[in-house]
Amino acid sequence: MEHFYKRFDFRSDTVTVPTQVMREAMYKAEVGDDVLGEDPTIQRLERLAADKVGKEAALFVTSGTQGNLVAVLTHTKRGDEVILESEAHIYYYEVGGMAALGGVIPRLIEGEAGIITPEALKKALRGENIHFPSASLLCLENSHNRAGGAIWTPNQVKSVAEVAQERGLHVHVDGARLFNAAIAQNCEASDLVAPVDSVMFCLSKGLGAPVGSMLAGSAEFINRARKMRKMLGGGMRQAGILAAAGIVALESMTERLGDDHSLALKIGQALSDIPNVSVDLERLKTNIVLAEIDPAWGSAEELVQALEASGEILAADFGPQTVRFVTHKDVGEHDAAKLIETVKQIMEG
Ligand code: TLP
Repeated sequence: MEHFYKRFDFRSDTVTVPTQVMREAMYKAEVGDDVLGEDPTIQRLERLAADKVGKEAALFVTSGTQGNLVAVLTHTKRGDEVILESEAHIYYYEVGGMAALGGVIPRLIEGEAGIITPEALKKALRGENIHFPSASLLCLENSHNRAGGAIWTPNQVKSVAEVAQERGLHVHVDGARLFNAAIAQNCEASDLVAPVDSVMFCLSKGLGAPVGSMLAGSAEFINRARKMRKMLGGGMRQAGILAAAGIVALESMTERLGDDHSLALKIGQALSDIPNVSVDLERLKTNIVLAEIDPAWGSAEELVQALEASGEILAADFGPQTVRFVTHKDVGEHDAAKLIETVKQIMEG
């Protein structure tokens, strides 16, 4: 079967295509009208997803962006303050949905490699005063995309969640790559979200499903979130076709994420030996490699263009001097070798 993906595509793990097993499961999926609560495959996926992250219930959503938006809107009311790390995906890449549709005001804390410390959170929490908005939600990101896939440990999550919850805030985790974060530290995904109120994780990206993400939390939260998803136009009908691929993703695609991490580390190590390129190997724990380009050579944009022109290698321009390479199931050792060789040629002239 022909798949329409490009070779050497390191732009993102969002480019992965569904496996043959997923395609067969999709073909055979039993379906019904999910808005009426009648799609058995979606019900199976929602049960499985909730169990995987140790929550009472889960909701199938169209995308990570929709899952985060539904979570923010369900946890807050207009005018509330939402605390996030300064480069959080929800703030940086989600079209300002929290403000445009939720009417909430973001308050940013600069993290250390994407991690917010309990002390920094305490400082940011302003308490009750007639002048201040009410802070009602803290959002964490694990793994943290713009921090190069950096991970929070279960203890780090617990210590900030405790501070937030003592002050009456809910805690949501943007876990688009939650299973990467779990596999990287040999723990269960449920260990990473036990203290928090809700978590979103993606079935697309590294797990390879074509579409969809899950939002999980208490049964009461998910009932409200289901209504919010409907308001946002996310009530899907016979979407068991998509959920079938999601079930395969959760049952059989999480363990292999370790291979993506080893490949990313290999790429990071090799790139850091090339002139004009540096990589922070300390935080390279998952499938994202951030390469910093020496301005004396040129810009990130110039490297991305040169890679495409000379080797048909695709990478993402992630800032003026930062190029992002993401490993995933559709790139392997051969693609990595070609990537490293091409960067070498470009840098060594
Ligand atoms: N991230 C994408 C782009 O949006 C940048 C990528 O290529 O990495 N949370 C995090 C941490 C994410 O990285 C992403 C996608 C999302 C949420 C949104 O998921 P989707 O794309 O399904 O809306």
